[in-house]
Amino acid sequence: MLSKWFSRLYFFTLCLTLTCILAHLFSPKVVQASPLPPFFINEIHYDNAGADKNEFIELVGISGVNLNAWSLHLYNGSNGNVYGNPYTFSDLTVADTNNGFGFVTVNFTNIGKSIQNGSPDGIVLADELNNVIQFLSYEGSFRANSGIAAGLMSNNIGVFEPSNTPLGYSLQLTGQGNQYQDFTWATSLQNTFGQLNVGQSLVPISLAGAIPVSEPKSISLVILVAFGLLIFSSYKILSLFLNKTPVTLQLLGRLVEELQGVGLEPVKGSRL
Ligand SMILES: [Ca+2]
Ligand SMILES: [Ca+2]
Ligand SMILES: [Ca+2]
Repeated sequence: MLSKWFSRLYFFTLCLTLTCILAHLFSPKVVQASPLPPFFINEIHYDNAGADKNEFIELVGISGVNLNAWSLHLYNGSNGNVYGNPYTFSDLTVADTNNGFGFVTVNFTNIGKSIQNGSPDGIVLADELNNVIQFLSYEGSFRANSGIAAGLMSNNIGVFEPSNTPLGYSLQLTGQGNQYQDFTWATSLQNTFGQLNVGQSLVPISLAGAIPVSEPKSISLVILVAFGLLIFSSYKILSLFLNKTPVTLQLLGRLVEELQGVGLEPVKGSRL
């Protein structure tokens, strides 16, 4: 009698353990489903009254990231081709200057380059693997014919610098957030070279926006399997203690009956 009740308990525990394993394998887990690109173009100056000066592109992004091998490519919208050599960042770890974000600015005038005045013209930001992170344009949009963005359409920022733009002004992203889509391009404002833009607020990145997805949980699975084996071992030992023949085969037979009850058949040729 004791053995019968114990075998029922064992069968119940075995089924419960299997159910836990399956439930755990497919239960949602909160992870950052798609990491944000760590950097995006934040400010641009390409034209001003008189001779163009201090033409620059500013990036903003997550501090602590090393921009080594990231690059900026300038595109001429009149033919869709790259002009000049790309600017490639060397070993540069971005400092935290605002809520976990930092700014990086390339002054093209200072390195003997100029940024064309449209219309339209474009800028590509690429990561260290040459993935195009952004392909922005001003004074219209166009398709790239060559270079790193060949075949891609540009995203027109919708604002521009007229030829009478005061020296020291620029186009800047305004608004609140922590990714490019959170902000809006504003018409020319006093530039904020290497600093937070006018009307811009950077929100720290957290898991608040994380998306639940199903992922295997290998460590937890190992623990659950070990728990199941422990129960099995305990049963074997107690069976010996009670001087009863282990009823494992009976239990497996019962499991087969249960599976048949829900329309599942054991594998043909198996010992079951
Ligand atoms: Ca220019
Ligand atoms: Ca042009
Ligand atoms: Ca700025």
